[in-house]
Amino acid sequence: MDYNLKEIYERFTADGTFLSGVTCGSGHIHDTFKIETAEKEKDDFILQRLNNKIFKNIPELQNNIERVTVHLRNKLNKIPGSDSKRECLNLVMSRDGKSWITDKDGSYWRMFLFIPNHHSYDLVDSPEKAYQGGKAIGRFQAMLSDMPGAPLFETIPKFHDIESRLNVLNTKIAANPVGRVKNVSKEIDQILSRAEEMKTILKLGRDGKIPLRITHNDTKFNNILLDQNDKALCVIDLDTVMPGYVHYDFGDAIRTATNTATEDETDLSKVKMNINLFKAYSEGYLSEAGNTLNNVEKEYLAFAPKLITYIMAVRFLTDFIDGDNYYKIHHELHNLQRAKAQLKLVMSMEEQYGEMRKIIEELA
Ligand code: ADP
Ligand code: GN1
Ligand code: MG
Repeated sequence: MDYNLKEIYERFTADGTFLSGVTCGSGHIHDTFKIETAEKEKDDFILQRLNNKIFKNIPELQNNIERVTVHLRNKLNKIPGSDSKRECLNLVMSRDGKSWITDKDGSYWRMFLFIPNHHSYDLVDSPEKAYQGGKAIGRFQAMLSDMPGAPLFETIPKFHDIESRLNVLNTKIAANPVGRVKNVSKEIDQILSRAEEMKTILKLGRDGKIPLRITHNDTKFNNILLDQNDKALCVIDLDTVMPGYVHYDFGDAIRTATNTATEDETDLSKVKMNINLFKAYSEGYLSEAGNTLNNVEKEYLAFAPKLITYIMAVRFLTDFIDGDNYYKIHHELHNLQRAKAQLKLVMSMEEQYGEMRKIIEELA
């Protein structure tokens, strides 16, 4: 789809003349563009067309992001040597004073300052990068642990609620809307045989053993920007920042930081969890967030990657059975391929679970 990016850009209060707009990033949800300005000394921007089929209340979502970024910026501004223009997202307001606009087709758009000289990785190739990613998420959670005010709006209800995700999967299996169920019985069995174990975190929450905190809920490694020296810089993609368990963030970061192959790898023999990267991420994370966690939260950190990787398999398989209505896909079997790769990663984590627990026990 072609958009008039210049016209949309000019509805925001950005300083700088529109020069160009190009597609940016590998996200599965929004359409993201980098806007370059003509003046070398002026900021560039990230302009996003938001997916309002998935996020049904954009004004509330934007309100969450405003609250979170104001809180982070206030904190950063008190830390000598920090740069709140680079270490947290900065929304650009529209000419009518909001952090979003709608265009003539009813699409929602928002804009951020572009953070220059960053590195963003889909795959992690060194313990040092994993360690820095862990620090970024640990610091993010710690800084938000005292955010005042009412709980954040739930931008996608029951986002990581595995019971609800399994109910949806079972409903889609029963409805079989595009006739794909017959081809995925192995994957369905692999999922259903693990269902009980995966309810562990929800049960701990219900029993009051772990608290709901402000969590990011989409800590895929490419949502953590590192700086030019690969040091922790900024956590981006704040659409799902809302109440959650710390396990969700720890788990999703491990799912993506430690995988030796891509999320949608076709050669399943390449998909494994690298335990050295697990150890490094955990060290970084606990160095920043360790003091804020209770003992039960710590005890179940090693379990979290299995849960989140499993949830992704459930969600990708559900979308495949449903006829690909949620995630962007690049070919017909893409969601199935993603589901298979995630299941393989769950199995690799299962094989190394003893070691993962030992590492957390030693660090925590
Ligand atoms: P999605 O939900 O589609 O993943 P993101 O908000 O993660 O959207 O943005 C997609 C990509 O755009 C990111 O992976 C990153 O490369 C880039 N990006 C997003 N925000 C910024 C920013 N403020 N500065 C620099 N790059 C950014
Ligand atoms: C989506 O937006 P992006 O690409 O960072 C998804 C996440 C999944 C991820 C899997 C709102 O994240 O939950 O973990 O794809 N975001 C939403 O790659 O569903
Ligand atoms: Mg993203």
